Amino acid sequence: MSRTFAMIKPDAVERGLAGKILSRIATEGLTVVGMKLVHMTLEQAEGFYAEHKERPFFGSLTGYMSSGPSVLAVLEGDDAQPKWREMMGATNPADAAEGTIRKELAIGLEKNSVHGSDSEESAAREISYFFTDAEIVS
Ligand code: IDP
Ligand code: MG
Repeated sequence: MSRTFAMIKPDAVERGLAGKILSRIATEGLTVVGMKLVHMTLEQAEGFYAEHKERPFFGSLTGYMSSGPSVLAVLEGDDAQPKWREMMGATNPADAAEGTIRKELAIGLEKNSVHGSDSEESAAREISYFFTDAEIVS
């Protein structure tokens, strides 16, 4: 069993897609062991995406991520980290495989509906960025 960090981003929450995405997470064998709805501040978004600080899209990305509430979740299951990335699909929905969440639901490269940790190390950092141990059920 392992854990990963997932977000249903503001574009998807705003369109009422959180339930559909959570249902799919359960159907495909991952368990939600932590969850909250958070309208993050710009500072929180900047800290979360610090690895992208030098990228040209950083200002736009952090503005978008702090524009409305996101559903934040800790997912658990066998190979949770690669499994959730596979369910999400490629960053750019135009490149995402058929049947992935981004292919089916994303609006564009920035408003791509979901986030997932890109490694076990990122998962540990991202989970602890938003969740205390007491907020994760065992
Ligand atoms: P990931 O979410 O698939 O891990 P990253 O490269 O880590 O993709 O980028 C983080 C987020 O930044 C993406 O999910 C997307 O919302 C946004 N993003 C990435 N590349 C671009 C870009 O070239 N233009 C605008 N937004 C981008
Ligand atoms: Mg990433």
